[in-house]
Amino acid sequence: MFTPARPASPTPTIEASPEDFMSRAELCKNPVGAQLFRLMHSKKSNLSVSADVFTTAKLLQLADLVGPHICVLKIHVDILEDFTPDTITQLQALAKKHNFIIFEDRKFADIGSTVEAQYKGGTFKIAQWATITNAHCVPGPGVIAGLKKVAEELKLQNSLLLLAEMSSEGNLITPEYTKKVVAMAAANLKFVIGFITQHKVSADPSLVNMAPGVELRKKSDNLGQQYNTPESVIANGADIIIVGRGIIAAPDPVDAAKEYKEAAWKAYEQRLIPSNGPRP
Ligand code: 5BU
Repeated sequence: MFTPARPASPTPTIEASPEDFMSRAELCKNPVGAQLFRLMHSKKSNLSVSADVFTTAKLLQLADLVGPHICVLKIHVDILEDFTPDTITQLQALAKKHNFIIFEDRKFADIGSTVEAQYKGGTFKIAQWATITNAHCVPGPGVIAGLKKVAEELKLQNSLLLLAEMSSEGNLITPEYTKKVVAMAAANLKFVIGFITQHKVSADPSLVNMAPGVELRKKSDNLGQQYNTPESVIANGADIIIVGRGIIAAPDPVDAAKEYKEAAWKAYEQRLIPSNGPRP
């Protein structure tokens, strides 16, 4: 008599986790948040390089080199000595070529009307090209409203990260402050895609947690920066590591980018194993 083979019991896979990036993409209210989660999954990269360089040539060279290994390129446009609108045109071409998102780390921190003008105009016209930017919440909800107004009026598919925690020694952010930042994010899910933080700060899986202050070999710089490893920030619930000098000042930035990318991705996969959830 024919006995049908028993179906193999399903092997638990990492992709089946509700906490994986593809599942979280489905929950995003802002298309940039969804794009970011999907992009991380497809590139197997939760690495953002902080391209803190001073010339357009260096920025473009770095973006071309590390582009294949990153999900987000973070820049400080106001440290470029030779910025022109063409800097951005060329950077956008590289973002397209290598499939990464451009993040201007502007840290807006003024009243709504001023941040509106800063985001929209001036030399840099940040809103026109920065798919992601960020803001301190110290001015209150008006800072988010001012930035959102620009994106809406200009019909730009942009997004915002809120600074929930900082990496620098002696910073004034308290747990109470962080809680209020999380509440401000929850009230603006069409525009806010997550946080700059050191830990997972919100229970909402649609929000991404990006952690700066990551270095494999150093504990600090001499101006108050404090470093953690990719493993520790990701175990604490960060989704993306932001690495500047650990990569850009390395003897070979491509080798360094690969090393950080692999460490961060492995830590993310480890976290998806049910008993290894983020530490509170
Ligand atoms: P580093 O070279 O990896 O230390 O650079 C870190 C980058 O992240 C740098 O551009 C900072 O402006 C940025 N940063 C940070 O280091 N810590 C913070 O809390 C925030 C941003 Br918010």
